[in-house]
Amino acid sequence: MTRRIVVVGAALLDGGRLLAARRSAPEELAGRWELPGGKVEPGEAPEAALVRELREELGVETEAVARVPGSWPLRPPYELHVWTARLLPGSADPAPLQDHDALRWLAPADVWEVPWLDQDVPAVRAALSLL
Ligand code: 9L3
Ligand code: MG
Repeated sequence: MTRRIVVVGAALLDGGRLLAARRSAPEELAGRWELPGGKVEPGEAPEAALVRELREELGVETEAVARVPGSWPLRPPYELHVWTARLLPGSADPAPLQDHDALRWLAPADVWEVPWLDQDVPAVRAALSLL
């Protein structure tokens, strides 16, 4: 039996721009950019995991808006699911608190300026198609 563990990634949008986060850890992913997020815990709703991960990693208060159709394989048993998300009124601005060392708000025309993790490329493409 295959047990899949969902990793949620956020296409966090603000003013028509997408937040990209540069990983600082683990070593094999450092320097590549991702949609921030992480593993859904047992019994946790994916939208709740997204909000929790963005609070832990970036210090922001957010809400999930819509699932981006699709799922993308990561290192087994993980698979990436993506939700668009937005900052709640009064949220702090995102800051790289753990696992990242840089953030960029990317306008649609600039989205491919950063070296995304290979596995995030199709997810970013799918998210962009919704903008
Ligand atoms: N991962 C890939 N793309 C993403 C995210 C959020 C995560 N957009 C991969 C990196 C790790 C695994 O999923 O191998 C678990 O992610 P995390 O909990 O280290 O963020
Ligand atoms: Mg993470």
